[in-house]
Amino acid sequence: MDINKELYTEALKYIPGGVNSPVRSFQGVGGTPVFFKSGAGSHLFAEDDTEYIDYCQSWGALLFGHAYSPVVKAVKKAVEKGTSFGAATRNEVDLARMIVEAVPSVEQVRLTCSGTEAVMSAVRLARAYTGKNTIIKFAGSYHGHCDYMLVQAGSGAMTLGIPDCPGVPESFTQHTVIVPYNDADALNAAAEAYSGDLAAIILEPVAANCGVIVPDTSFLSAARTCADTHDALLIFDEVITGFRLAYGGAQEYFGVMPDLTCMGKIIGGGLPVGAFGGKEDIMSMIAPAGPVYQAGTLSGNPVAVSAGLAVLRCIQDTNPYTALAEKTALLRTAIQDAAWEYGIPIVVNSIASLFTLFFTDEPVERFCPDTMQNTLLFSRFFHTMLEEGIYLPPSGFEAQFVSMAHTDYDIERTVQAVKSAFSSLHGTAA
Ligand code: HOZ
Repeated sequence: MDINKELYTEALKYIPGGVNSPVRSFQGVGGTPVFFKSGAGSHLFAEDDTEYIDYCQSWGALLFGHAYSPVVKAVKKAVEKGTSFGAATRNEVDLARMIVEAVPSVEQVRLTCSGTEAVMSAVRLARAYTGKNTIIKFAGSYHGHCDYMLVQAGSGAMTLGIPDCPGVPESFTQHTVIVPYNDADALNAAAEAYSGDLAAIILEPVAANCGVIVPDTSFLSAARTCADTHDALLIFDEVITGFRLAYGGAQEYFGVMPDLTCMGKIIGGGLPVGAFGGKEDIMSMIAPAGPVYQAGTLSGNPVAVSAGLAVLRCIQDTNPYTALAEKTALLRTAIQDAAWEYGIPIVVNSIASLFTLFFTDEPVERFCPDTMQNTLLFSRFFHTMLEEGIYLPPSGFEAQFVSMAHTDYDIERTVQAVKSAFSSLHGTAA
């Protein structure tokens, strides 16, 4: 029996579905999940010693690749001094200061352990600040797994066909209103309908949890205006875009400022860190400065914070954004050329160092789960890529991530693998 099957069989005995987060399970593409033992730069090494070029990069948490030496050094140094104090530290102040200095709309920030917690807390704060209840979110967007956000949710929830979740009482989601992404008219109509009770509009400034959908240039500013018109807050979920699109995140990239920002992934350098922040008059409602309760034993954990600090300092030192965008553009063009060569209908949506390859011949500008991705073709593509030594996120409704560790040679090898996958799909991809 192969090692992955052996480990998966064992995992299924002790862990529901054999995994600690559903989208890892390969249910979106079929087959057995690969079990990894280590990573270095752009590469992952499986338990059976197979080496992969990795475009999952821990779902975007890694900007410089696996086991990046400044992060490893910082973590080693921190861990030797103690793994958790449950008390204030200098490093968490440094990380908070760096986030505030980087992200244009953020004046104060509270650290959490995950993006889910950040969103949960930001929504509670928005409701308290406005004294209203209704939240507008967008179909296919994913903001973590708190109850009232699991409505038409993307990511693993959508991949596994459970966008609305059993166990969430209807009353918990009665204040969540769903609108199509990139549709300013629908947003304005919904906001009008709930005007007296609209607390916040929450959005991913680039939809990246249903595959990458880049916003229309006017959509983000329409959301800003809409929130202002209805005395509601605009919340950007920058868990994926934060420090990835630009040092100041999507808000710097697009020049549209939210009231509250949720972050995660890159700010933890691969360790569990989330954050939410915004204007001081809003953030000062958070306990103990104000009455909105939010807490966590491991929030601002010294080891996790040391990794985040190391990454942010490396970004400041190297300004990687142009190089990341160039690598991604190279890959995107090569994939599109190969698709043309082999007659495969695809659309590659990309921005900065994010991309998604959709098997469809229609532009993907809205969330249309039935037409935007031919999941059968994606699964076949995924498995051929895997055989060729390329690890992609195991779902057609996720973003692929390019890191600074991806070399020209990695990209060349990836393009060869794409050609081989397209060649095997050729003739069956109509
Ligand atoms: N936001 C990530 C995927 N889109 C989360 C990964 C997970 O759910 O495991």
